[in-house]
Amino acid sequence: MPGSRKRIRATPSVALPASTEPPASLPDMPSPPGPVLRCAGRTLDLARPLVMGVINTTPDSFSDGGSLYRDSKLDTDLALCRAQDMVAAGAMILDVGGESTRPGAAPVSAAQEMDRVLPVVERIAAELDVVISVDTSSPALMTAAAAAGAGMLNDVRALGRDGALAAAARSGLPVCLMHMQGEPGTMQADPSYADVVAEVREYLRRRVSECEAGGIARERLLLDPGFGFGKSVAHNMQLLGGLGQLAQLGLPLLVGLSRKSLIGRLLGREVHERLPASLALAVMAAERGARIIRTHDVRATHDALAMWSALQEQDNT
Ligand code: 7PM
Repeated sequence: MPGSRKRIRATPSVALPASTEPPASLPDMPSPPGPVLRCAGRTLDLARPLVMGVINTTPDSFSDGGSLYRDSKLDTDLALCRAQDMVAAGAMILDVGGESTRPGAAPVSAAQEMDRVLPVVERIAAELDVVISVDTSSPALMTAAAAAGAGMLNDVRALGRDGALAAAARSGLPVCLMHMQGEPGTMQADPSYADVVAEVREYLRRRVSECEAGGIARERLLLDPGFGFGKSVAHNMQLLGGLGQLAQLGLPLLVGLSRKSLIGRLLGREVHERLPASLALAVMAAERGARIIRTHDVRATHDALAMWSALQEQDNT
């Protein structure tokens, strides 16, 4: 709420203790701006956790499978409707993906991924005022998506493919670097870590230096521990508990926990029964410092986080 960090402006009649005395040179402006992310002409305020809605253009996703297809064809009208609903429900970012990273999913060709993602990006960019993120590891798609109006890149391989770092650097867009152990096809077979929080943190720290060396400024980077990407239930819970240690890297954290199989394993819930647990996880991640929450259920997640933010602001008054 506005004015939550009130400053004492009037000259006090008695001297205040030194620690509460406003500095003589206090500039005439509201509380200092918090962290922001510049996304191709739109600025995201990261002071409060934001919702990123998932727009999945694959025919076979496990949790929202093929829902944008009509007569086995991707329908951009349907995609635009979904996008519109998500923006109305409070999404500040839409994450458009065309590669299924489901364990065991067939790999997709770069051309096929482009054919799925680009028409949807173009359509949303033409019609909605929202930051479009593109979930891809493909350098060609990164370049084309930036030209089509994307405002952010999201790579589950943290720009690890040949040419991806250079393409992302040239795009000028912010990039989310995600940790994954192994590759989607086999990553859940036998995930193994001595200390998952330390290893994920060290991996992300190294990728940040490599990105900086390759021409991507720190201000353009976001980090994601990659829940469910080569992690057991215990690993996922350790990472959630240790999110604060990842936040110490000093970059904004993005997390995706929505409908993930750790919920199925812990509670025995099918994909479509995972909303209550997903909301609890979203709030717990926000509590531990996550700035962007990637979700399939935008309205519910937005409302849960808005309640968390309202209490935060009350606590900071
Ligand atoms: C099958 C398995 C289908 C997993 C879809 C998924 C993340 C992401 C995804 C995440 C970032 C899903 C995932 N998850 N990008 N892309 N972080 N940055 O559940 O956690 O949507 S795909």
